[in-house]
Formats: sequence, C-alpha cells, structure tokens
Amino acid sequence: MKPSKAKTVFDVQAIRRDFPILGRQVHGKPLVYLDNAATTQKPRAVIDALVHYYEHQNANIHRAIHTLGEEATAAYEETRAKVSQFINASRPESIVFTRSATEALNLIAYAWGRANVKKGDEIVLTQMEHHSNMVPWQRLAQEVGATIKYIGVSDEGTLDLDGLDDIITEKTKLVSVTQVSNAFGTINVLDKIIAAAHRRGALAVVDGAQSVPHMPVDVQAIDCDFLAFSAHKMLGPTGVGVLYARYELLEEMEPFQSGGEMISRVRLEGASWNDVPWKFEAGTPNIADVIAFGAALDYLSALGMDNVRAHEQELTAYALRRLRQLEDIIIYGPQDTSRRGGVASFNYPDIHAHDVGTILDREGVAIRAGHHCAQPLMRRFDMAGTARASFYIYNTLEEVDALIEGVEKARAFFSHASG
Ligand code: C6P
Repeated sequence: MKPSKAKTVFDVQAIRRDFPILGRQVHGKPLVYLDNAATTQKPRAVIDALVHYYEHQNANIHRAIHTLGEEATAAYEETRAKVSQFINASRPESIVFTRSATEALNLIAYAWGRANVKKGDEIVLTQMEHHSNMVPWQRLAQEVGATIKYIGVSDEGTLDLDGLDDIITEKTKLVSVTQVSNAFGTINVLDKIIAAAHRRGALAVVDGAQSVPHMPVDVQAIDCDFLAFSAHKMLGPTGVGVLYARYELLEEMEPFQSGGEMISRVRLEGASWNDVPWKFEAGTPNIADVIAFGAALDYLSALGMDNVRAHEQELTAYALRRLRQLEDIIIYGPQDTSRRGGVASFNYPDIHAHDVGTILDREGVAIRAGHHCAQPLMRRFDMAGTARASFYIYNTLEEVDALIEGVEKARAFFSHASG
C-alpha cells in the first residue's frame, strides 16, 4: 500500500536533517525511530548548545563573580524563563529544575506530601499511571497511614469518571493524574477531575511527561497546582526534569534536599532557606543540560506546539488505519485520534510483544515492548505488556509503512514457527 503524500504542517524532511542520528543504519537498514515516548532524539542545535557551553562558558552558577560564572548563570536562568513561557506559568520562579519527571513527582510527595497528608487522608490516582506517579504516593500513604483510591480505566483505555464524586471526597488531600497515558496514548480530560479536586479542597498534580512534549499545555488554563515533565522526552538532554508549582505552594513548602545553593544563611545552630525556586535546587545542578534544554524549547516553539500535535495526529491516524487492517491484531486506547496522543499500542494474542519488538529491530525499526512502567494498567487488561510505537516531529508516513511491514513479518515468522 502506497502512502498518500503527507499533509504535514511543517517540512519533515528539513526537520530530519537537523537530527544527526536519523542518518544512521541499524542492522543494515535505515533507522526508523518510533520509541519517542521513552526518549526523543536530539537536534543539532541541542548538541551544539552542550558543546558551546563546555567550550565557552563552563562554570558553576549562582556563586561565581567572574564572567564565565555570570554567563552560565544567565544562560541557566534563561531556560527557566523559557520553560515558564512554554507552559504559560505566571512567573519563572514557579519552575524548579529536577533530574527527571520522576524526581519532580518525588519532590512533591516528600516536600508537600509529608507535611500535608496525614493518617486517614486520601490520595486519588488513576489505574493508568506510570509507576513514577504511583509508587511515590504509595510510599507516602504507607508512611503516614493515608489511603490511595484509584479512578478506573474502561475497556477502551479511557478513564472511567462515573462515580468521581465518590472517589474524590472531603478526605482527599491530593489528586495526581497523567494528562496522556504513556502506555496507550489516551488523552485524559482533566477539567472534570481537577475541578472535583478543588471543590473538595484537594490539590491537583498533573503528570505531563507525555503531554508537554506533544501538545500545547497551559498550566493556568488547566488550573493544576503541580505539573511534572522531563526534558529528554522533548528533544532536550537526559538528566533534566521540571516541576511547575503554584508559587505560593513553593513558598510554603519545606525543602526537598539540603546542602549548598538552597540556603540563605547557615550557622552552627541551623540554617534558613534560599528564595523560591532555588530553595529546591540543592547542590550544583545539571547546568549544561538545562542550558541545552533551552535550545530544545526554542526548536519546539519555532515549530509551534499546535503543529507538533497536528503532525503526530496525522501519523497516528494513518498508523491506526493500517494496523486495523492486520488480522487478529488488538489495538489499545481510543480509536478517535482527537482523544489520543502519538502512540500506537498493540498486541497479537499469540505473540509476545518482545518478539514483535525483536523482529522490528532487525528491520531497523525501534519500538518499545513490555509493560511501559504501567504494570497495574497491564494487569487491568490481563496482559504482560504491549508493543508500542510512539511518534514525534521527525517521523514520516513512510516510517509508519516500515512499522507495518515489520509487524507483518513478525506475524508471518511466528505463525510459521508455531504452525
Ligand atoms: N515513560 C516510557 O517509555 P522520567 O523517566 O522521570 O523521565 O519519566 C517518567 C515518566 C513519568 N510519567 C509518564 C507518563 C512517563 O511516560 C514517564 C516515562 C517512559 O513510557 C519511560 S518508562
């Protein structure tokens, strides 16, 4: 089947030329990188920003009075301002840099959770959360004697919001929900959940690890209290995460880690804290990678997040249409692409997802196979895992064809093997 020409909103071939890794081959085949939900590739501008920092500006920040230190500090803080603008935070001081989305979620659980969640209180999560938005809350609940309640998932892979008022009650202190499922791609409608949380006086945490990289996200419009995401899933380097929080909450919260940078004054008897957000950035941060993340944000902003979303939606619609034509295949998540991100998650009843992934790898096609760090969701569907293709700005319809051909090969190989 020949693909119809892409109606893409930007020049994908020009974008591809910005990503050096896309020129490589895997097992003698051109690399088809469809594991973007795990981490995305990096454009030359991000790689260059890292090299430029180490070649021209390398210095510690917030303490040196020399020129290099001042330049590095300015570049680091400039990324904070760019992140703030990217998600429409009301001020850059609402942005805390962490190591990852995981660390951002842990920061909330420790610094806010330990002070505010008490015995008998309730925390509300969903059954489709990534482990990073489940385990920190489970540990907190266990430690303080709180209870966790879960919003269930329908057969379609969407949140079951019937009975929401019985789940979110006056006992609820915090509701934490992913905006987009990493495993199925489901886009969750947050308004109802966040409004219900606020009506009961609870705070709302949004796991934006799979939404911020792929669609416009406006924290003021969503009305969340916290948002967590990772730079490496949006063209940036690994080792940088973002915690957005309402400024007043950061002011009230005690620090997460302690040491250098996060203090204002230290005496033998004790210490006082630095201003927000530096109070939450103890020790020398990941300066180079934060600065290079700024280049990633520039790249995405120049494309426009509406365009990023439109491109992924087109690829996903095409992928779903082609996958549906394959006999026996099971596809997870909503079929309507207006309700799902750039993810196609599927299984054959009699072939292990890892086997599909291995055959695809021989064809140069990189996908993820397994439980996607969402074991409770896998259990809900009575399976060990899925094969997951996830798209980004540099993927093409032709690469979706390569995926389908690889899946067909896997099917043929294993039917043969077992037949
Ligand atoms: N999901 C995936 O392949 P970190 O690892 O901290 O950058 O991100 C954690 C995380 C949190 N929430 C969601 C919804 C996520 O998808 C992830 C990371 C990757 O699906 C790696 S497990």
